[in-house]
Amino acid sequence: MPGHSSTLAYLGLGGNIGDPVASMAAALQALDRHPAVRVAAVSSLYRTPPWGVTDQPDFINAVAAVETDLSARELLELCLSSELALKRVRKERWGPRSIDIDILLFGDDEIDEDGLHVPHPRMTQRAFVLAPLAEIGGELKVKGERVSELLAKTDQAGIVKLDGGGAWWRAA
Ligand code: PH2
Ligand code: MG
Ligand code: MG
Repeated sequence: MPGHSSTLAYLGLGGNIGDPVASMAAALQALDRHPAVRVAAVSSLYRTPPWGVTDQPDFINAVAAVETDLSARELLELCLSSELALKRVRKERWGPRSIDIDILLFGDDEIDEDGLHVPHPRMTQRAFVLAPLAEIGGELKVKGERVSELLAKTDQAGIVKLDGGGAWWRAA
């Protein structure tokens, strides 16, 4: 297709209710089945202390790189519909949830629209995003700074990288 180009986007996944790993795996499989999305790389799973509202269970977090022909808005809609299909449970802002899928980066785009802010506004301070992102994209720059350097400046206390690498999302 003339003028056609796909975008490499990075998604943050997390959850701390029910079986977040199963929910995250189902979400990535669904994204990968979409004709305009290919899951290109997935980080290990990380157990992370809750950020924001701290009186809640630890989260499981991971980051995935997807290659897509969709617009950022279309990718967001797809992520939100996957959350719904997985019967997302969410009680409060920054509180417990069964699954959360956020667009972290969409190529080099900077987007500030209703409900769509890319790069994700809080990602540069959050070790639960930066640790898995550094694993698959440490050389990436966010607002001019390398992910590995941003990570080094954050508090990584309590974050545990789980064994097993990046194949956890694939169907058994
Ligand atoms: N998500 C939040 C709020 N706090 N804490 C951790 N560790 N991991 C998350 O994914 C997370 C959080 C809101 O999206
Ligand atoms: Mg989130
Ligand atoms: Mg979200």
